Amino acid sequence: MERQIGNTRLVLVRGDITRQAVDAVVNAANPSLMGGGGVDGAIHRAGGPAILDECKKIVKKIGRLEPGGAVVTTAGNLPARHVIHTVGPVWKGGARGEPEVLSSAYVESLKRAEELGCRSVAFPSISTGAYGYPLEEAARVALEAVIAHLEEGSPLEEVRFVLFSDPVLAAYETALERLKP
Ligand code: AR6
Repeated sequence: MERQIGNTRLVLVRGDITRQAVDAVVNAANPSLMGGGGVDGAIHRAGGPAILDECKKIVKKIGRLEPGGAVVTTAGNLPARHVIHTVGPVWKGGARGEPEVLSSAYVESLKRAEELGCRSVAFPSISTGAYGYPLEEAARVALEAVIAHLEEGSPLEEVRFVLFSDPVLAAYETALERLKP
């Protein structure tokens, strides 16, 4: 499924984020930036040790990465050029600022991609795995945040959501259909 937002094509596909030949892929990391399971594990495994080396340097400089923030490393052996590491919120019921932090994770990642001069960026479904954010709500918050940012005008040509399974893709498709053009 696709939708044009200003200059940018918003695309929803099923797939593996480590296989995307885009300028930047976004990692759903944790504040330590030292790797983990899910997307994070897959990106470090496929990209190789160069990614962790740069993460260690970033942590030395800034300490832990606050939820909602985003930082950039090489993509190592991935087909992408950069990895943008962000941290989504851990779901604690929804009244602890989770939607704001999730929106920030997407928007800060888009800003890093724009600063890098990227033309294409791929996102996973942040916070909906280990971090437990309910899928339907996360899909709506993610798409609203990305669309609102792109509507302000962006040099990005494509923002791709790479969703790992049919139910996750279906949730994002439903959420996008419900958002009026
Ligand atoms: N490509 C695309 N999506 C994937 C892939 C992949 N290769 N692998 C898993 N997913 P999660 P979170 C989907 O848990 O909830 C890590 O340990 C997955 O099916 O990766 O933000 C970090 O270190 C789900 O839909 O991220 C953190 O500690 C989505 O990606 C913590 O997990 C997100 O699941 C972050 O948790």
